[in-house]
Amino acid sequence: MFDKILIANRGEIALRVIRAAREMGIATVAVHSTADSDAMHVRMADESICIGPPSSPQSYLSIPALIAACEVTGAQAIHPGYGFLSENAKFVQIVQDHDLTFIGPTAEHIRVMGDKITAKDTMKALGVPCVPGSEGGVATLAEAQKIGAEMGYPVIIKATAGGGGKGMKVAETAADMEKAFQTARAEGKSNFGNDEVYIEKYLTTPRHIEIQVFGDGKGGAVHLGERDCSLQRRHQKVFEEAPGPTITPEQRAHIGKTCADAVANINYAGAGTIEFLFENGEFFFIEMNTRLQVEHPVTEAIFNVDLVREQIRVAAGLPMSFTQDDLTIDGHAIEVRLNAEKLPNFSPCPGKITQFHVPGGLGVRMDSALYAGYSIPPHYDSLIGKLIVHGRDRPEALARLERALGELIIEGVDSTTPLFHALLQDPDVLSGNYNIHWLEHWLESNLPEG
Ligand code: MV4
Repeated sequence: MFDKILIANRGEIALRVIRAAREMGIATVAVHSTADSDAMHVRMADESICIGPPSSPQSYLSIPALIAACEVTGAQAIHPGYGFLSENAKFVQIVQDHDLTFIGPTAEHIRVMGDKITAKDTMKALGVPCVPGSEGGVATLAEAQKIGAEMGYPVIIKATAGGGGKGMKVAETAADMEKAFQTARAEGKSNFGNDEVYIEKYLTTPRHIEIQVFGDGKGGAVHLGERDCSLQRRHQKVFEEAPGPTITPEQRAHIGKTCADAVANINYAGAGTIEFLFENGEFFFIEMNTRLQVEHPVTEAIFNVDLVREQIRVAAGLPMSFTQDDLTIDGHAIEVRLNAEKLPNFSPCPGKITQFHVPGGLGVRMDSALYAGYSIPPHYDSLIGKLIVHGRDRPEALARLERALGELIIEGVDSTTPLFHALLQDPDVLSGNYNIHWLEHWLESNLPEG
C-alpha cells in the first residue's frame, strides 16, 4: 500500500479523498493555486504545496507542477478526483513514465472511452445495448442524409470528442440535416480539435440512468446498480438518486451484469460509470466516464461502501474488498448539488461565507469544503457542497432531504438551496415522474427567487 498520495484537485472532492486516505493510514499531499491558500483541502491534508497562479491551466492542470510536487514530497500516487486531469490519457502516461501510480484506469481505457465512436464500438462488441445509429463516423453530408432517411427522423449528430452537450445537434427533419451536420462538425473542431461526428436516433423523452461499475484491473468487476440523474439544467446535474425510481430489480440485475461483464472483459481498473438513456423500459448506451463521479455518494449510501478506498486499493494492486454477492441495496439515497449561484438565472456568485451551518442527524451526509469566513474564489466551478440523504425508502429520503435543507445555513453568498425547497413541493419530483427535459421545462414556469 502507498505511504503517501497526492490529490490533484480542490474543494469537496479533495476532502473526500483525504478522508479515505486517512482512514487507510495513508499520508496526503494537497496541491493548491495561490487563490486557494486558505482552502479547506490545504488545511486538512498532512502537507500542501503551491503549484501556481489562480488560473486552472497554470495550476490544477499543470502536469509539470504536479509531477514536481510528487517528487518534492515523495508522494507515490496521484488521485485526480473528478474534472481537471481525471480523464486525461496523456497525464496518466506521464505519471507512469515518472514511476508514479495514477489512481484510476489505464491511459488506454481513458483514450478509448474519451472518443465516443470508439467507446460505442467497444461497448457494442461487448454486448452492451447502444442507441441505433451510424456504424462509426459519418464523413459527408450525403452519407448523413442517407442515414437519416433510412433510420427516420428525428436524429442527433454528435461530435466524437464531444462532452457537456457541446458538438451535439438534433435534426428534427431532413430539412434540418445540413445545418445540424455542419454545426456539430464545426463545434467538434473548435471545442475539441476534432470534427469527426456520428449519428444516432434521437430519443425524445428518456431518463438518464448511469450504472456504477468497478473493476480490479485483472478481469474481475462488479456493478453497484444505477443512479437516476435526469434532473439537470444545461447538462449540469442538480439532483441525483439511487436506486432509480423506475428501475425494477430484474432490469437492474440484467443491465448491471451486462456492464460488469463488459468492464471485466477489458480488464478495467477502478471506478467507472456507464451512461444510458432509458426509455420505454430499454437501456441505450451513450458514453462511459472513466472517473469517480460527483454523485458517487448516493451509491456509497445504498451499498455501504467507500468507493475512494476501493480506488486506492485497486491502484495499489490489492483486490476489491467486496464481491457482487456482498452488494445488496439498503434503502434510497438522494444528492442535491449546492452551487454558489444566484437564482433565477444561476449566475455564479463567489464571495465570502459569513455563516455556515451543516445539517446533521441520521442519514445525512454533507460533503463540502466551506467554512465560515472562507472566501469562494471566482476562478473555479461553482459547486460548494453536496447534501446527501439516505432513508429506508424514497419517501423517507425525500422527507429527510427537506428536513436537512431546513437546517442548512449558508450566508454571504447566494446558493441554489431555494431551488430544492421548491422542487420538493412538486408532485412529479415526489413521485419520481421526470425525464431529462423535465427540469428545464419546470424552470420556465417556476423560477424560484434567491
Ligand atoms: C442523446 C439524447 C437523445 N438521443 N442521444 C446529452 C449529453 C450527452 N452526454 C448525451 N446527451 C444526449 N444524448 C440520443 N440518441 C439526449 C441527450 C441529452 C441528455 C442526456 C442526458 C442527460 C441530459 C440530457 C439533456 C439533453 C440532451
